Amino acid sequence: MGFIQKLTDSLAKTRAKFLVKLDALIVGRKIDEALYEELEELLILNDVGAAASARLVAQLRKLVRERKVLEGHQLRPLLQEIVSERFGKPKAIELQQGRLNVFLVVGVNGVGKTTSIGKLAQHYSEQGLKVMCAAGDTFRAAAAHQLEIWGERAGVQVVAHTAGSDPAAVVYDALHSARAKNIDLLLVDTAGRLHNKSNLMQELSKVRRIIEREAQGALRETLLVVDATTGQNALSQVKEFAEIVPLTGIILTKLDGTAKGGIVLAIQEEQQVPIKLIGVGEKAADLRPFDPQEFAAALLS
Ligand SMILES: Nc1nc2c(ncn2[C@@H]2O[C@H](COP(=O)(O)OP(=O)(O)OP(=O)(O)O)[C@@H](O)[C@H]2O)c(=O)[nH]1
Ligand SMILES: [Mg+2]
Repeated sequence: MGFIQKLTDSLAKTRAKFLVKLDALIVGRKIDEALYEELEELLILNDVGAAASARLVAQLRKLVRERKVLEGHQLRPLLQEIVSERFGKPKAIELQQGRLNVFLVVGVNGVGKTTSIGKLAQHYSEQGLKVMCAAGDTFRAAAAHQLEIWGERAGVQVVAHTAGSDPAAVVYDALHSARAKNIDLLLVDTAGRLHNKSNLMQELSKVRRIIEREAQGALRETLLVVDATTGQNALSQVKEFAEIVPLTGIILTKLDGTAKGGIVLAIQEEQQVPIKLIGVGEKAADLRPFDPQEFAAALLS
């Protein structure tokens, strides 16, 4: 099955909720002020967010005027065009050749950090790179074990300490081991939950400082994992984490099985941080680069 088909299938719930209502709204109607207002409301109700919905509709008005479009049913392809254009080109992850690259993976608990790291480990080792993982989630006893299972599957070494130890020490060890072994890519897992938020945030900035200090220029990506099923809450997570660690990208997981796929539009519109990868299932191959054109087609065509 091609990825567009897979993506379309993953968005089935979002499409079922949104497209049916969209068509019910626009088909057989002339475009007028009331229609724009109802459309904006529909977007907001589908997790696109108020600001993003207003901007999309404003752009739609402009395109409608330019193209001299009159019929409601013509809005859907225009919306698809706007969505794919506004998002621009895919923001691909690129690795530096012949040196250590580090990805720091952060996010609240249960969003899919460890799973995404496992998928990335498998992907990059299949490409022939030397990959290592650091079990920086020392808060949960089972966390390192979960990563080790992925590591074994992918043939990738996992550096772990006992539960409760300092994550910065794990990362320090992993960085030195990665250097000694000429590792191309070190994937750093982190805890999603601590007894309080300020603790978690302090821990993250400490881990980041260690990476910057011990491996200057190696930190290629700081990826925030966000669960698509949380809807609008995702936006505040992006904001909160971005204040602690400079983010380079977002991994949006669990797009399969949610009707809240509209959150993609909200994140892309309202946040400076691009979505770089999307998760559409639990298998390794289900983590894919985010392609705005593909997404717009899967959502709206
Ligand atoms: N359907 C689906 N499930 C996913 C996806 N990504 C992760 N999961 C599932 O989400 C659950 C939580 O994933 P984890 O990787 O353990 O999440 P985490 O962020 O590491 O969680 P903590 O370590 O507890 O903070 C697991 O059951 C995963 O299989 C996805 O893209 N689609
Ligand atoms: Mg985890």
